[in-house]
Amino acid sequence: MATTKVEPKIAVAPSEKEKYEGLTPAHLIEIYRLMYQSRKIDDREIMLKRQQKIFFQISGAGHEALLVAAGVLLRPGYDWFYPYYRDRGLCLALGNTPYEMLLQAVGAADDPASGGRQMPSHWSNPKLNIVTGSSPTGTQFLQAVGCAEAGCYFQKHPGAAAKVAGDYREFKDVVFHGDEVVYVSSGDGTTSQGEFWESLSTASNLKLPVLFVIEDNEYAISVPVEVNTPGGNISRLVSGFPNFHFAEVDGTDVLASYAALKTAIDYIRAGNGPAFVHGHVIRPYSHSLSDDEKLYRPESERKLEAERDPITRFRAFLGHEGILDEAALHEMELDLTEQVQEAADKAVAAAFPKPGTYMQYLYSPNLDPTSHAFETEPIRPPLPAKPSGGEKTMADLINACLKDEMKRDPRIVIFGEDVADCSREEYLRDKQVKGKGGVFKLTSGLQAAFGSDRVFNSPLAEANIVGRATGMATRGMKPVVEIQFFDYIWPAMHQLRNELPTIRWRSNNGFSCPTVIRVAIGGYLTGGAIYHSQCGESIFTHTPGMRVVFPSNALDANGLLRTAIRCDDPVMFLEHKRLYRETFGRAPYPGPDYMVPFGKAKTVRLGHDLTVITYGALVPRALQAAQRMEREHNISVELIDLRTLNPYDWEAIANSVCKTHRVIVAHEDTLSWGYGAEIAARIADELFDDLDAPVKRVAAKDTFVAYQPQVEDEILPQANDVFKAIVELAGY
Ligand SMILES: Cc1ncc(C[n+]2csc(CCOP(=O)(O)OP(=O)(O)O)c2C)c(N)n1
Ligand SMILES: [Mg+2]
Repeated sequence: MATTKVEPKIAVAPSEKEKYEGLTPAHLIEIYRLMYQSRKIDDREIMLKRQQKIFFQISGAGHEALLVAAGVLLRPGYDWFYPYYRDRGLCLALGNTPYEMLLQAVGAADDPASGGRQMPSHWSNPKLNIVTGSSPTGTQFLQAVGCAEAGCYFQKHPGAAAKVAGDYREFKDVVFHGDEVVYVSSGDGTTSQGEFWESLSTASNLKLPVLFVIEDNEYAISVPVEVNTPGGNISRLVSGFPNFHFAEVDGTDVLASYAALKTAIDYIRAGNGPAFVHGHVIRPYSHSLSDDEKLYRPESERKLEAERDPITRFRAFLGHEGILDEAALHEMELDLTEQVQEAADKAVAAAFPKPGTYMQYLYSPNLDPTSHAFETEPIRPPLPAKPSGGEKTMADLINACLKDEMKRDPRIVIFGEDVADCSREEYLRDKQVKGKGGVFKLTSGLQAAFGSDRVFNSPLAEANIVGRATGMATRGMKPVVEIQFFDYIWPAMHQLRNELPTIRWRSNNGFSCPTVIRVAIGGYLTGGAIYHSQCGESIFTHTPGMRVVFPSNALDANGLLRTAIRCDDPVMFLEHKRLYRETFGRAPYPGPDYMVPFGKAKTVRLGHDLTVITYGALVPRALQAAQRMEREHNISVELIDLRTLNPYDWEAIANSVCKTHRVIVAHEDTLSWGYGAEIAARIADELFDDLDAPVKRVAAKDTFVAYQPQVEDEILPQANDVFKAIVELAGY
């Protein structure tokens, strides 16, 4: 990204400081021009939608004064922006052109925001630092917080910005400034989302340079503000957060909005912490073209609102103040209308995305984690005196990998619930305590080794963890975060499904957020019960854009985690709790550069009569079953550990099935609609002629995991269940 110095677009002439909040007549005219242009694009889009030349329309009408004021005060390509769909005025003021906006409306290949992938008004512009926005309301807040944290981090660790060949850093320019602001906005209704409150908590706690702008048009589609906001006023509710500057303003009044935003931005740039600007605006055009507000708003209310229209009011103001007379205003408006029409005509003629391009940019086009670049050999230390002496557990080797990678890559930060050794670091410093380092101790000693700004506890809020990580990764950091138990991943689901894996695709490779989410998963715990035993990996393999890894042993966990960290995609790294300290699969430390590529299965055991395909905790169980089968029935079972679930090694599956002609897919998660269903379906589809028997599955019963150990055993697939399935299939 360019590092050219960006001057504020409006300089204040000292002589005019008192009048017009320091804005000159020329500035006021420019603000009106942007506001009018914004409204005209909405009007033109509405016409195009009626002509079926575009397919959706949502307007910024009524919000223009507040938004243009913000846009002229902030610095494109210097500050960072997480706007929402009403922010057309902001984006125009920052430098987006009407043509660019209309390209998105028609879904053109050249739409710079998304290449025809997102609806109009889903802003994105890497050059201006406008980060791709999605449609879910409120998901932008935590990402903006993460983005601000990244700015602060790079300021403190300038060395971390250096480009380094050979991993994801090669493809990320990192630019940071001492006094940058991260802008994030939403409507009034969206403040009901929990993530909004989570973001205020973290911005407040860490005194982050975030400008929250709430555009209160008193409606969320048809739901009035008092239904969403107790007492009907968000300013009153948030006023207790420490470290904030607060302002409530008539967002239809240009000068009042400008003054309020200027004070707020000055407060942030001076390093005082976040600011919250609550602007009262109007919504004259219904929620979107799919909505008719006459169904829920009476004429009287709409008429009153129309009197506050920022365009007509500011137009009258310019006339009244003698800044522009009627003829000049009229001429300018005609000119702007014509320009917008020309842009629309050009956009309508633009080419659509080429057929067959829809898979592009789900993953990094630069760095392929299935390639040989991610395949290295372990460095075996000298054999220990006792054969088991040098053997490390999966927990040990995950911790070792984190340590190695943190040493190698200063962009890595680790956070999550309880992952720090001790948040009150003086206790550690004074050696009063040993430190915790994770409920399973996987991050033990990392805070002590790398400091509290690289390893720290998050609030007890999973969306907070993933949302902030996403914002940090967008800025070029490499967050390796932890979700304490898979059972508690659901509060982060919005971020995990709708944000993290979609950012690269939806921005047509404009932005990316390579993040590693480590998750403790699985059962066989004896007493883990329903809320400490869940699997559910297929929910994430069903999410395009997300890599899913599920190692079964210490060495693979080490090598796959390193690949996850060095690659350029979001990775969900599933760590089986039961395998953390199991005797099975221990290994010596393989050295600081050991990597296992994604999408390469491991043949745990060669065989020729039957294939078992599995992963995770079913690997040792299936191995036991296979060994018993050999002993008792002289049947030779080939055992394949998939290791990564997306991508998965179809070649290894196909080669084995074509050799043995009989196959079982086994996994710990519940049977129906599970991971095995997909593999079984593909085998039946593509390898039907090579099969001598039906494809069989072994999995958990379609229920939850019970607390009582005998019932848990009955629910989860055991070695004996795999054995029985092998006997049955071998005899088919
Ligand atoms: C999580 C989520 N739920 C529901 C929707 C559907 N939806 C889109 S906009 C909207 C209302 C938003 O109201 P508000 O935050 O006040 O913003 P406004 O549109 O009024 O500017 C709703 C319910 C959505 N996009 N995302
Ligand atoms: Mg609203």
